[in-house]
Amino acid sequence: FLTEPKTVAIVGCPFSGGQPRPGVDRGPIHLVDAGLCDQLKELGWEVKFDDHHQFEDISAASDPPLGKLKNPRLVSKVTEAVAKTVGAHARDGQLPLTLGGDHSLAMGTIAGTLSAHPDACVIWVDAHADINTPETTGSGNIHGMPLSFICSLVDSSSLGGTINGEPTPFAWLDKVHLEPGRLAYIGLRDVDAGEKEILRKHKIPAFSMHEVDRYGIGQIVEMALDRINPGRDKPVHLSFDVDALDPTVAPSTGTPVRGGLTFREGHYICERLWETGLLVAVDIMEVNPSLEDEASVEQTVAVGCSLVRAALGETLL
Ligand code: 6HN
Ligand code: MN
Ligand code: MN
Ligand code: MN
Repeated sequence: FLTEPKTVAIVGCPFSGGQPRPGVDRGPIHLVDAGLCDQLKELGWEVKFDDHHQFEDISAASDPPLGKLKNPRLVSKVTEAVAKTVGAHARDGQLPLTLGGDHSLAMGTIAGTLSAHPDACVIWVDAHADINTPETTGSGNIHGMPLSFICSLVDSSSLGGTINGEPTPFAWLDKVHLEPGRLAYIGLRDVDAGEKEILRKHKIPAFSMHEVDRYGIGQIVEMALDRINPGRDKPVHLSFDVDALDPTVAPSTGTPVRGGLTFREGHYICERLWETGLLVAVDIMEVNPSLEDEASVEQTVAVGCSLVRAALGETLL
């Protein structure tokens, strides 16, 4: 699906509006400053990086909550811009690598991927399911909801149309749709009750840490692909939230949950997806360099870079 010479387009997204903890917007800056571009050149990639995205700002005062949704207009504007950028790179035959930033950004990245590869499927690696709807969300943080928008599980009245005469945000997502059966999760261990119901209702393939323990990561990746990509012929978008990893492996992240993937399990997922030849887009999300001590930040940033290298073809031998 990629054009030669193989080119990775780094989309740095310093954005934190999908959740309340400051600092996650500096994740992409740290990842790039750690030398990611050179590391990918060393792997033989042509690297496009024209600096981090500059997002239009919307002040909190002009962005009051819509229902429970926090910063809805800002998140909508930012993710729409990300969708355009990612989509343009993907349509050019490049592999967009989006560095977050919080996981609400995946509304944009997946929408962008689908605009270039309408039959793409998604592997979502995360401790969380990020599929709350504006109705089921407890926190109101949109980084816990991107998949409900992408999979069209959100009541269209809260997407299009107007509320009190004001056009609702997210109308741009009306035409975006990922079949829930083309999404598979790996690493889940902190799923809200309403999300569990959604996963059951839509029969979304979900492999929690329980299944990883039971079958081993090698089997799990094949089981996930068997469900969403049985012919191994459809493009794959990998969205990797670093909180899928155990907090001892990736401590500097906003919503850590114990009992996560080991260093190797996380890397194996990336290596195996690269090996399929089907990978068309990668997100690395939720690195927050303002959390924990300096050594933890350095460790988390280094793991982020090495996950990217593993997904872009670095092999152990
Ligand atoms: N993430 N389920 C919780 C919520 O607020 O909806 C946590 C979401 C975490 C999101 O880590 O990308
Ligand atoms: Mn998460
Ligand atoms: Mn839709
Ligand atoms: Mn997430």
